[in-house]
Amino acid sequence: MQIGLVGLQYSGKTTLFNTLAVKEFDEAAAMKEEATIEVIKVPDERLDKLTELFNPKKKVNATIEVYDTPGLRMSDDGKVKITNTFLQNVKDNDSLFYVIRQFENDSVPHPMNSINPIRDINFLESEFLLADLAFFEVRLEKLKKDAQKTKDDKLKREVPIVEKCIAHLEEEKPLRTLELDESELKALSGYQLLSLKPLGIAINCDEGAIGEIDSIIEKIKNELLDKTITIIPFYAKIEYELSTLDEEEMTEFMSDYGIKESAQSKILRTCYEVLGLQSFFTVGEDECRAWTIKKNYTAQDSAGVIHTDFYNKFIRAEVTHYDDYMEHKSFAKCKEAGAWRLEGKEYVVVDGDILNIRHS
Ligand SMILES: Nc1nc2c(ncn2[C@@H]2O[C@H](COP(=O)(O)OP(=O)(O)OP(=O)(O)O)[C@@H](O)[C@H]2O)c(=O)[nH]1
Ligand SMILES: [Mg+2]
Repeated sequence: MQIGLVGLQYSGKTTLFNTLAVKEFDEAAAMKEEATIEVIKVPDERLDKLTELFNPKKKVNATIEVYDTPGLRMSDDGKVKITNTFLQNVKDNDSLFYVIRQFENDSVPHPMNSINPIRDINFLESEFLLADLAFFEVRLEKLKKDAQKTKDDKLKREVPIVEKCIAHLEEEKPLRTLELDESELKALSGYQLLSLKPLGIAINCDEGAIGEIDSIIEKIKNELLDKTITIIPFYAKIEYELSTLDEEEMTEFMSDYGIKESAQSKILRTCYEVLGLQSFFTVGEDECRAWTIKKNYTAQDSAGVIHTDFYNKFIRAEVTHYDDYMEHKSFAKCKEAGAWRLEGKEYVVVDGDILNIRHS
Protein backbone atom coordinates (compact mmCIF):
# COMPACT_ATOMS: atom_id res chain seq x y z
CA MET A 1 0.00 0.00 0.00
CA GLN A 2 1.39 3.33 -1.05
CA ILE A 3 0.63 6.84 0.10
CA GLY A 4 1.94 9.79 -1.88
CA LEU A 5 2.64 13.14 -0.29
CA VAL A 6 1.92 15.69 -3.00
CA GLY A 7 1.66 19.45 -3.16
CA LEU A 8 3.22 22.71 -4.21
CA GLN A 9 6.86 23.49 -3.60
CA TYR A 10 7.89 24.19 0.01
CA SER A 11 4.65 22.99 1.54
CA GLY A 12 6.56 20.77 3.98
CA LYS A 13 6.30 17.35 2.28
CA THR A 14 9.88 16.31 2.91
CA THR A 15 9.72 17.56 6.49
CA LEU A 16 6.57 15.48 7.02
CA PHE A 17 8.12 12.51 5.22
CA ASN A 18 11.14 12.63 7.51
CA THR A 19 8.83 12.84 10.51
CA LEU A 20 6.91 9.77 9.34
CA ALA A 21 10.07 7.86 8.55
CA VAL A 22 11.90 9.20 11.62
CA LYS A 23 14.72 10.25 9.32
CA GLU A 24 17.24 13.04 9.43
CA PHE A 25 16.61 16.02 7.17
CA ASP A 26 19.02 15.79 4.26
CA GLU A 27 19.20 19.09 2.31
CA ALA A 28 20.65 17.42 -0.81
CA ALA A 29 17.96 14.73 -0.88
CA ALA A 30 15.26 17.36 -0.36
CA MET A 31 16.32 19.11 -3.60
CA LYS A 32 16.01 15.97 -5.72
CA GLU A 33 13.59 15.87 -8.64
CA GLU A 34 12.44 12.29 -8.22
CA ALA A 35 10.20 10.76 -5.60
CA THR A 36 11.76 9.13 -2.54
CA ILE A 37 10.18 6.13 -0.91
CA GLU A 38 10.30 4.83 2.63
CA VAL A 39 8.63 1.81 4.20
CA ILE A 40 7.05 2.87 7.46
CA LYS A 41 6.07 0.69 10.38
CA VAL A 42 2.48 1.26 11.44
CA PRO A 43 2.55 1.72 15.24
CA ASP A 44 -0.08 -0.43 16.96
CA GLU A 45 -0.47 -0.53 20.74
CA ARG A 46 -2.39 -3.80 20.51
CA LEU A 47 0.57 -5.48 18.83
CA ASP A 48 2.85 -4.10 21.54
CA LYS A 49 0.62 -5.60 24.24
CA LEU A 50 0.41 -8.98 22.49
CA THR A 51 4.19 -8.98 22.16
CA GLU A 52 4.52 -8.40 25.90
CA LEU A 53 2.31 -11.41 26.59
CA PHE A 54 3.79 -13.84 24.04
CA ASN A 55 7.38 -12.69 24.32
CA PRO A 56 8.14 -13.87 20.75
CA LYS A 57 11.53 -13.84 19.00
CA LYS A 58 10.20 -11.24 16.57
CA LYS A 59 7.63 -8.46 16.47
CA VAL A 60 6.51 -7.43 12.99
CA ASN A 61 4.42 -4.29 12.54
CA ALA A 62 2.20 -3.74 9.52
CA THR A 63 3.92 -1.49 7.00
CA ILE A 64 2.91 1.22 4.61
CA GLU A 65 4.98 2.79 1.82
CA VAL A 66 5.20 6.55 1.78
CA TYR A 67 6.36 8.49 -1.28
CA ASP A 68 7.76 11.97 -0.96
CA THR A 69 7.22 13.64 -4.32
CA PRO A 70 8.90 16.87 -5.45
CA GLY A 71 6.50 19.80 -5.33
CA LEU A 72 5.15 21.91 -8.17
CA ARG A 73 7.29 24.97 -8.79
CA MET A 74 6.85 28.29 -10.45
CA SER A 75 8.02 28.12 -14.07
CA ASP A 76 9.95 30.80 -15.98
CA ASP A 77 6.79 32.69 -16.92
CA GLY A 78 5.91 33.13 -13.24
CA LYS A 79 3.10 30.55 -13.27
CA VAL A 80 2.80 27.19 -11.54
CA LYS A 81 2.14 24.54 -14.15
CA ILE A 82 1.54 20.85 -13.82
CA THR A 83 4.29 18.73 -15.41
CA ASN A 84 4.27 15.17 -16.73
CA THR A 85 6.93 14.12 -14.22
CA PHE A 86 4.73 15.43 -11.43
CA LEU A 87 1.67 13.56 -12.74
CA GLN A 88 3.65 10.35 -13.09
CA ASN A 89 4.88 10.66 -9.51
CA VAL A 90 1.29 11.10 -8.33
CA LYS A 91 -0.10 8.23 -10.43
CA ASP A 92 2.11 5.65 -8.80
CA ASN A 93 0.28 5.86 -5.43
CA ASP A 94 -2.79 4.03 -4.08
CA SER A 95 -3.84 7.03 -2.03
CA LEU A 96 -2.83 10.66 -1.80
CA PHE A 97 -2.18 13.19 0.88
CA TYR A 98 -2.18 16.79 -0.28
CA VAL A 99 0.35 18.59 1.88
CA ILE A 100 -0.92 22.16 1.98
CA ARG A 101 0.98 25.12 3.38
CA GLN A 102 -0.57 27.35 5.97
CA PHE A 103 2.68 28.38 7.68
CA GLU A 104 4.45 31.66 7.04
CA ASN A 105 8.19 31.52 6.46
CA ASP A 106 9.83 34.33 4.48
CA SER A 107 12.98 32.36 3.82
CA VAL A 108 11.06 29.85 1.66
CA PRO A 109 8.75 31.66 -0.77
CA HIS A 110 5.43 30.10 -1.70
CA PRO A 111 5.47 29.39 -5.48
CA MET A 112 2.26 31.43 -5.84
CA ASN A 113 3.68 34.17 -3.61
CA SER A 114 1.01 34.07 -0.89
CA ILE A 115 -0.38 31.73 1.74
CA ASN A 116 -3.84 30.53 0.73
CA PRO A 117 -4.67 26.89 1.55
CA ILE A 118 -8.06 26.84 -0.22
CA ARG A 119 -6.54 28.14 -3.44
CA ASP A 120 -3.79 25.50 -3.26
CA ILE A 121 -6.25 22.65 -2.63
CA ASN A 122 -8.52 23.79 -5.46
CA PHE A 123 -5.52 24.13 -7.74
CA LEU A 124 -4.46 20.51 -7.18
CA GLU A 125 -8.03 19.24 -7.39
CA SER A 126 -8.68 21.01 -10.67
CA GLU A 127 -5.35 20.03 -12.25
CA PHE A 128 -5.92 16.35 -11.38
CA LEU A 129 -9.45 16.51 -12.64
CA LEU A 130 -8.31 18.05 -15.94
CA ALA A 131 -5.59 15.42 -16.31
CA ASP A 132 -8.24 12.69 -15.93
CA LEU A 133 -10.50 14.46 -18.42
CA ALA A 134 -7.69 14.79 -20.98
CA PHE A 135 -6.88 11.11 -20.54
CA PHE A 136 -10.52 10.04 -21.01
CA GLU A 137 -11.06 12.16 -24.09
CA VAL A 138 -8.22 10.36 -25.89
CA ARG A 139 -9.31 7.03 -24.44
CA LEU A 140 -12.94 7.41 -25.54
CA GLU A 141 -12.03 8.04 -29.15
CA LYS A 142 -9.78 5.00 -29.28
CA LEU A 143 -12.30 2.89 -27.39
CA LYS A 144 -15.08 3.69 -29.86
CA LYS A 145 -12.87 2.83 -32.83
CA ASP A 146 -11.62 -0.41 -31.29
CA ALA A 147 -15.11 -1.43 -30.10
CA GLN A 148 -16.37 -1.28 -33.70
CA LYS A 149 -13.56 -3.48 -34.96
CA THR A 150 -13.88 -6.27 -32.41
CA LYS A 151 -16.55 -8.66 -31.20
CA ASP A 152 -15.16 -8.31 -27.68
CA ASP A 153 -18.02 -6.99 -25.55
CA LYS A 154 -15.67 -5.71 -22.89
CA LEU A 155 -14.70 -2.66 -24.94
CA LYS A 156 -18.33 -1.87 -25.80
CA ARG A 157 -19.29 -2.06 -22.15
CA GLU A 158 -16.53 0.35 -21.26
CA VAL A 159 -17.82 3.14 -23.51
CA PRO A 160 -20.75 4.23 -21.28
CA ILE A 161 -18.55 4.02 -18.18
CA VAL A 162 -16.01 6.38 -19.71
CA GLU A 163 -18.82 8.69 -20.88
CA LYS A 164 -20.27 8.73 -17.36
CA CYS A 165 -16.86 9.73 -15.98
CA ILE A 166 -16.39 12.45 -18.58
CA ALA A 167 -19.80 13.97 -17.79
CA HIS A 168 -18.92 14.05 -14.08
CA LEU A 169 -15.49 15.58 -14.68
CA GLU A 170 -17.00 18.20 -16.99
CA GLU A 171 -19.06 19.36 -14.04
CA GLU A 172 -15.70 19.92 -12.32
CA LYS A 173 -16.28 17.10 -9.85
CA PRO A 174 -13.54 14.60 -8.94
CA LEU A 175 -14.21 10.93 -9.75
CA ARG A 176 -14.02 10.12 -6.03
CA THR A 177 -17.48 11.66 -5.71
CA LEU A 178 -19.04 9.70 -8.59
CA GLU A 179 -21.14 6.71 -7.66
CA LEU A 180 -19.59 3.68 -9.33
CA ASP A 181 -20.60 0.06 -8.88
CA GLU A 182 -18.14 -2.78 -8.54
CA SER A 183 -18.04 -3.65 -12.25
CA GLU A 184 -17.52 0.01 -13.19
CA LEU A 185 -14.71 0.37 -10.67
CA LYS A 186 -13.14 -2.78 -12.03
CA ALA A 187 -13.25 -1.43 -15.59
CA LEU A 188 -11.46 1.74 -14.39
CA SER A 189 -8.99 0.04 -12.08
CA GLY A 190 -6.12 -0.12 -14.56
CA TYR A 191 -6.15 3.59 -15.37
CA GLN A 192 -4.57 5.13 -12.25
CA LEU A 193 -7.05 7.99 -12.33
CA LEU A 194 -5.85 10.84 -10.18
CA SER A 195 -9.19 12.21 -9.00
CA LEU A 196 -10.40 8.70 -8.11
CA LYS A 197 -7.62 8.05 -5.64
CA PRO A 198 -8.62 8.08 -1.97
CA LEU A 199 -7.56 11.43 -0.57
CA GLY A 200 -6.63 13.02 2.73
CA ILE A 201 -5.51 16.61 3.19
CA ALA A 202 -2.76 17.51 5.63
CA ILE A 203 -2.57 21.21 6.43
CA ASN A 204 0.90 22.23 7.52
CA CYS A 205 -0.01 24.89 10.05
CA ASP A 206 1.92 27.82 11.33
CA GLU A 207 3.38 26.92 14.70
CA GLY A 208 2.24 30.31 15.95
CA ALA A 209 -1.39 29.36 15.28
CA ILE A 210 -1.80 26.23 17.41
CA GLY A 211 -4.52 27.87 19.53
CA GLU A 212 -6.58 28.85 16.46
CA ILE A 213 -6.21 25.62 14.60
CA ASP A 214 -9.79 24.37 14.97
CA SER A 215 -11.23 27.50 13.43
CA ILE A 216 -8.64 27.47 10.61
CA ILE A 217 -9.54 23.87 9.70
CA GLU A 218 -13.27 24.57 10.04
CA LYS A 219 -12.98 27.48 7.60
CA ILE A 220 -11.11 25.32 5.06
CA LYS A 221 -13.72 22.55 5.39
CA ASN A 222 -16.56 24.97 4.80
CA GLU A 223 -15.05 26.28 1.62
CA LEU A 224 -14.23 22.90 0.10
CA LEU A 225 -16.59 21.51 -2.51
CA ASP A 226 -16.05 17.88 -1.52
CA LYS A 227 -17.11 17.77 2.14
CA THR A 228 -16.21 14.10 2.53
CA ILE A 229 -12.44 14.67 2.47
CA THR A 230 -10.67 14.15 5.79
CA ILE A 231 -8.56 17.18 6.73
CA ILE A 232 -5.92 17.01 9.41
CA PRO A 233 -3.77 19.79 10.79
CA PHE A 234 -0.12 19.19 11.65
CA TYR A 235 3.00 21.27 12.35
CA ALA A 236 5.82 19.96 10.15
CA LYS A 237 8.63 21.86 11.74
CA ILE A 238 7.82 21.20 15.40
CA GLU A 239 6.70 17.64 14.76
CA TYR A 240 9.89 16.85 12.90
CA GLU A 241 11.89 18.08 15.88
CA LEU A 242 9.65 16.09 18.24
CA SER A 243 10.09 12.89 16.22
CA THR A 244 13.81 12.92 17.00
CA LEU A 245 13.12 12.72 20.78
CA ASP A 246 12.44 9.62 22.80
CA GLU A 247 8.83 8.69 23.51
CA GLU A 248 8.58 10.15 26.98
CA GLU A 249 10.08 13.52 25.99
CA MET A 250 7.90 13.56 22.90
CA THR A 251 4.69 13.08 24.92
CA GLU A 252 5.77 15.81 27.31
CA PHE A 253 6.58 18.33 24.56
CA MET A 254 3.40 17.50 22.66
CA SER A 255 1.32 18.35 25.70
CA ASP A 256 3.38 21.55 26.22
CA TYR A 257 2.59 22.60 22.65
CA GLY A 258 -1.05 21.48 22.90
CA ILE A 259 -0.65 18.84 20.17
CA LYS A 260 -3.07 16.01 20.92
CA GLU A 261 -1.96 13.41 18.40
CA SER A 262 1.30 13.11 16.47
CA ALA A 263 1.36 13.72 12.70
CA GLN A 264 2.46 10.15 12.15
CA SER A 265 -0.46 8.68 14.03
CA LYS A 266 -2.97 11.05 12.36
CA ILE A 267 -1.71 10.42 8.84
CA LEU A 268 -1.63 6.63 9.22
CA ARG A 269 -5.04 6.55 10.90
CA THR A 270 -6.53 8.67 8.12
CA CYS A 271 -4.98 6.39 5.49
CA TYR A 272 -6.59 3.37 7.10
CA GLU A 273 -9.89 5.26 7.15
CA VAL A 274 -9.89 6.55 3.58
CA LEU A 275 -8.59 3.30 2.16
CA GLY A 276 -11.04 1.20 4.18
CA LEU A 277 -8.29 -0.79 5.88
CA GLN A 278 -8.04 -2.69 9.15
CA SER A 279 -5.61 -5.01 10.95
CA PHE A 280 -5.60 -8.56 12.14
CA PHE A 281 -2.91 -10.32 14.17
CA THR A 282 -1.05 -13.59 14.17
CA VAL A 283 0.66 -14.56 17.42
CA GLY A 284 3.07 -17.20 18.65
CA GLU A 285 6.42 -17.90 20.26
CA ASP A 286 8.30 -17.12 17.05
CA GLU A 287 6.51 -14.02 15.93
CA CYS A 288 3.71 -11.59 16.76
CA ARG A 289 2.62 -9.76 13.69
CA ALA A 290 0.05 -7.20 12.49
CA TRP A 291 -1.34 -7.55 8.96
CA THR A 292 -3.20 -4.96 6.95
CA ILE A 293 -6.32 -5.99 5.04
CA LYS A 294 -9.37 -4.32 3.48
CA LYS A 295 -12.51 -4.03 5.59
CA ASN A 296 -14.56 -6.66 3.73
CA TYR A 297 -11.84 -9.35 3.62
CA THR A 298 -12.93 -12.88 4.49
CA ALA A 299 -10.90 -15.35 6.54
CA GLN A 300 -9.70 -16.93 3.30
CA ASP A 301 -8.70 -13.55 1.75
CA SER A 302 -6.81 -12.76 4.94
CA ALA A 303 -5.06 -16.13 4.87
CA GLY A 304 -3.94 -15.22 1.34
CA VAL A 305 -2.28 -12.06 2.65
CA ILE A 306 -0.08 -14.24 4.87
CA HIS A 307 0.71 -16.73 2.12
CA THR A 308 -0.86 -17.74 -1.21
CA ASP A 309 -0.66 -21.36 -0.10
CA PHE A 310 -2.78 -20.54 2.96
CA TYR A 311 -5.44 -19.18 0.60
CA ASN A 312 -5.38 -22.20 -1.70
CA LYS A 313 -5.23 -24.79 1.06
CA PHE A 314 -7.47 -22.99 3.54
CA ILE A 315 -9.50 -25.27 5.83
CA ARG A 316 -10.63 -23.13 8.76
CA ALA A 317 -9.57 -20.14 10.82
CA GLU A 318 -9.29 -20.13 14.59
CA VAL A 319 -10.54 -16.71 15.64
CA THR A 320 -10.23 -14.83 18.93
CA HIS A 321 -10.69 -11.10 19.18
CA TYR A 322 -7.87 -9.05 20.70
CA ASP A 323 -10.22 -7.60 23.37
CA ASP A 324 -11.29 -11.08 24.46
CA TYR A 325 -7.70 -12.28 24.55
CA MET A 326 -6.75 -9.34 26.74
CA GLU A 327 -9.60 -10.19 29.11
CA HIS A 328 -8.77 -13.91 29.43
CA LYS A 329 -5.03 -13.88 28.67
CA SER A 330 -4.92 -17.40 27.15
CA PHE A 331 -6.57 -19.23 24.26
CA ALA A 332 -7.68 -22.01 26.62
CA LYS A 333 -9.55 -19.52 28.82
CA CYS A 334 -10.99 -17.80 25.73
CA LYS A 335 -12.26 -21.22 24.62
CA GLU A 336 -13.94 -21.83 27.99
CA ALA A 337 -15.59 -18.42 27.78
CA GLY A 338 -16.81 -19.09 24.22
CA ALA A 339 -14.57 -16.35 22.84
CA TRP A 340 -12.51 -18.71 20.66
CA ARG A 341 -14.22 -19.89 17.49
CA LEU A 342 -13.63 -21.92 14.37
CA GLU A 343 -14.74 -20.03 11.29
CA GLY A 344 -15.07 -21.04 7.64
CA LYS A 345 -13.66 -19.27 4.59
CA GLU A 346 -16.61 -16.86 4.24
CA TYR A 347 -16.17 -15.36 7.72
CA VAL A 348 -15.64 -11.59 7.41
CA VAL A 349 -12.63 -10.64 9.53
CA VAL A 350 -13.11 -7.88 12.13
CA ASP A 351 -10.46 -5.28 13.05
CA GLY A 352 -8.39 -6.72 15.92
CA ASP A 353 -9.09 -10.41 15.26
CA ILE A 354 -6.29 -12.81 16.14
CA LEU A 355 -6.22 -15.52 13.49
CA ASN A 356 -4.65 -18.92 13.27
CA ILE A 357 -5.15 -20.41 9.83
CA ARG A 358 -5.62 -24.15 9.53
CA HIS A 359 -4.60 -25.35 6.10
CA SER A 360 -3.85 -28.65 4.39
N1 LIG B 1 8.30 27.85 9.76
C1 LIG B 1 8.03 26.69 9.21
N2 LIG B 1 8.86 26.25 8.24
C2 LIG B 1 8.58 25.08 7.66
C3 LIG B 1 7.47 24.29 8.04
N3 LIG B 1 7.43 23.19 7.28
C4 LIG B 1 8.50 23.27 6.45
N4 LIG B 1 9.19 24.41 6.69
C5 LIG B 1 10.42 24.82 6.02
O1 LIG B 1 10.18 24.99 4.64
C6 LIG B 1 11.26 24.51 3.86
C7 LIG B 1 10.75 23.53 2.84
O2 LIG B 1 10.27 22.40 3.50
P1 LIG B 1 10.27 20.99 2.78
O3 LIG B 1 9.73 19.99 3.74
O4 LIG B 1 11.57 20.71 2.12
O5 LIG B 1 9.17 21.30 1.66
P2 LIG B 1 8.76 20.37 0.42
O6 LIG B 1 7.29 20.45 0.33
O7 LIG B 1 9.37 19.04 0.53
O8 LIG B 1 9.41 21.18 -0.79
P3 LIG B 1 9.66 20.63 -2.29
O9 LIG B 1 10.14 19.24 -2.19
O10 LIG B 1 10.66 21.56 -2.86
O11 LIG B 1 8.34 20.74 -2.97
C8 LIG B 1 12.27 23.90 4.84
O12 LIG B 1 13.30 24.83 5.05
C9 LIG B 1 11.46 23.71 6.10
O13 LIG B 1 12.25 23.83 7.27
C10 LIG B 1 6.62 24.79 9.10
O14 LIG B 1 5.63 24.14 9.51
N5 LIG B 1 6.95 25.99 9.64
MG1 LIG C 1 10.58 17.94 -0.79
